[in-house]
Amino acid sequence: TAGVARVISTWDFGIPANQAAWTVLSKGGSALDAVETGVQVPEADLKNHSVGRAGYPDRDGKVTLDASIMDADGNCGAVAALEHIAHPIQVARRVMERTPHVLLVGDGALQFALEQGFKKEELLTPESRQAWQEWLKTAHYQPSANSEVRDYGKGGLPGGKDNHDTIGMLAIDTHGRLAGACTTSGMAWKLHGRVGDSPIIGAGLYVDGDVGAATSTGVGEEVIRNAGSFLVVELMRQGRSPQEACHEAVMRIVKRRPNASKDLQVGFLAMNRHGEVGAFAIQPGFSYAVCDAAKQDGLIPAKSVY
Ligand code: SD4
Repeated sequence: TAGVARVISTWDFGIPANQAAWTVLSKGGSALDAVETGVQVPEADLKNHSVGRAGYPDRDGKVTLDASIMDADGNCGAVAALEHIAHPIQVARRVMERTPHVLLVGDGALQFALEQGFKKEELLTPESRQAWQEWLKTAHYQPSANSEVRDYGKGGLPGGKDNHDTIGMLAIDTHGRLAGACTTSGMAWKLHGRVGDSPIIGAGLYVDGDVGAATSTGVGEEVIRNAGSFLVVELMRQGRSPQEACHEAVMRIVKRRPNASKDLQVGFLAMNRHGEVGAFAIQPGFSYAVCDAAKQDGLIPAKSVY
C-alpha cells in the first residue's frame, strides 16, 4: 500500500524548495528525485546568499560550493569546494551514480562536472561582490548566531557576521523510501579551501532506510566534530523520536564545548522511516518547512537550547 509522502527542509526558503520537491512526490516520484529537484530552488535564488549562485564568497572572493545527496540504501555522492557550477547538487548526484567514488573536491570536482556537460559560470553576483568588499574593510571572521543576521534585504552582512542558510532537505516518498540532499556556499568569508559539514556524509547529511534521515545547518565545524547527522540517525536507531534525537545531538555539541557553542548556531532536522519529523537548534531562530498532502507551506520554529 502507498504510504504518506512528506518533505521537510531547513529555514523559511525551504517552503518554495519543498513545493518543488512536492511536484515530484505528489506524482509518485522518488524521494531522491524530489530532494534533488527541491534544493535547486535556493541554489538558483539570487536572494539567498548561502546557497549556489549569489552565495557569498570566501575571503579571496571565490564562490566555492559544497553539496551532498544520499538515498535509503547508502548510495551517496558529494562535491566540496566546487567553483563555477550553478547546481552542485546535480554534480553530487552524478558522482553518486557515475563514479565509483563518494566525494570529489575542488578542481577535480570541476573537471568532472565539465566532462559531464555542466556549464562553467560566474556565480559571484555584483551584490555578493559588494558585500565581500564591505567585509574586506575589516576582514574579521567571527561566526555568530543566525538569528540576528538573517536579513536578505540589506544585501550584506555587517561586521563579519556569517550567514546560516544552507538548505538540508529530507523526503519520504509514497513507496516509503527516504532520501536527503544538502547544498551550501558554506560560511561567508571562510578561508579558501574550507569545507563544511554539508558535503560530508555523516556530518551534514545521513540517510539509513531502516531508520531515518538527518541533516544540519549552522557552523559546520561543530557538526563535523560530532559526526552530527550520523549521530542523529544512530539515536533514532536506539529508539529516540526524531525530535529527541535532534535534541540529544545538539546537547552533545553544547556539552563538549560549552563556551564555544554559546555564540554559534547548529540546527538538526530529522525524519524517521515513518515520516515523523523533528528538529532542534542551539540558538533560537532556526525554523524548518514541512510539506505533505495536507499542507504545502508549513513553517515550524524549532525549539532551542537558549
Ligand atoms: C557550513 N553548515 O558550511 C554550513 C553553513 C550553513 O546555513 O549551514 N549555513 O558550515
